[in-house]
Amino acid sequence: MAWDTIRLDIEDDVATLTVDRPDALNALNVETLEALDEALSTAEDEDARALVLTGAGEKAFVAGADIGYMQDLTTPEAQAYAELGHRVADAIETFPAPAIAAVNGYAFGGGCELALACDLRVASERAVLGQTEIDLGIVPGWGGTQRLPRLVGDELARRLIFFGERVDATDALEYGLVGEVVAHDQLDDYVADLAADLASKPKFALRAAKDALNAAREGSQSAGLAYERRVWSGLFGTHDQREGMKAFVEKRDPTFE
Ligand code: DAK
Repeated sequence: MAWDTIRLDIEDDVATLTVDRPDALNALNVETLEALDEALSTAEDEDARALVLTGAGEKAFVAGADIGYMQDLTTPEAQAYAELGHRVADAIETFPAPAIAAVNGYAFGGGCELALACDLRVASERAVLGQTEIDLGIVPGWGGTQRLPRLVGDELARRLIFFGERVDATDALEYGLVGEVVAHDQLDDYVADLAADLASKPKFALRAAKDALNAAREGSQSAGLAYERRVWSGLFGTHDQREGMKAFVEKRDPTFE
């Protein structure tokens, strides 16, 4: 499948999704969001074992939702746009393998929210992130008000959202908004290695870990612990569980499926 505004490359079980509108700093218009939605389904159907999300060009990861498109939206149109954005963010968050945001430049508004929906965020030294919506007269609408406080804490999230602060890579690392910062020209290789490493791990166990970690955010701790018990016991009898434990007992490296 080919799309005009994104690229999907699948190689060695790693799916790399690149938002490809560099002239608009990869801003997310409807066409791009629909393409992302389709590409995520394709990557899932292809059984990708790790997902990388990044932006084309030298300046931006994703500079946000498309402001030109949004400026005259009515409330019903805005609702449809919000649903599409939520669908994409949810598809990343529930993607059945770890998702890594390779934040290679500006990640504002909806772009920051896409990164927040990923499991891991690796930023280049040039990255600048922020929930900048306030100065456009709106608020984060693709999950930022929910996911940002979980990541950086409630007070800092309020500060970032209320002021629309733009945070450079150094501060983003200090705030916990990204997990790692690497040199700009090393970002792609670094993330590719990380993704390859994840793709070599036992896939059902990795998926169970992601599901359980996601469940921890959803409700009470007791419900989360019950979910953890279920996925944990469900892994017994899988090839990788048997092989991983047998290899440990036999003091050798495991060979996973
Ligand atoms: N949308 C559309 N076009 C954008 C864009 C954006 N978000 N950001 C940049 N561009 C376009 C510029 O208009 C310009 O286009 P041309 O004039 O060349 O045609 C081109 O990209 C290059 O941008 P600049 O000339 O401005 O480049 P600079 O290097 O000078 O500045 C910048 C880069 C990223 C600092 C600046 O462009 C900027 O501040 N951009 C806006 C960033 C921003 O505020 N992003 C947040 C957007 S609001 C919703 C839920 C969620 C959302 C919306 C709805 N619902 C619930 C319905 C999310 C909202 C957002 O994301």
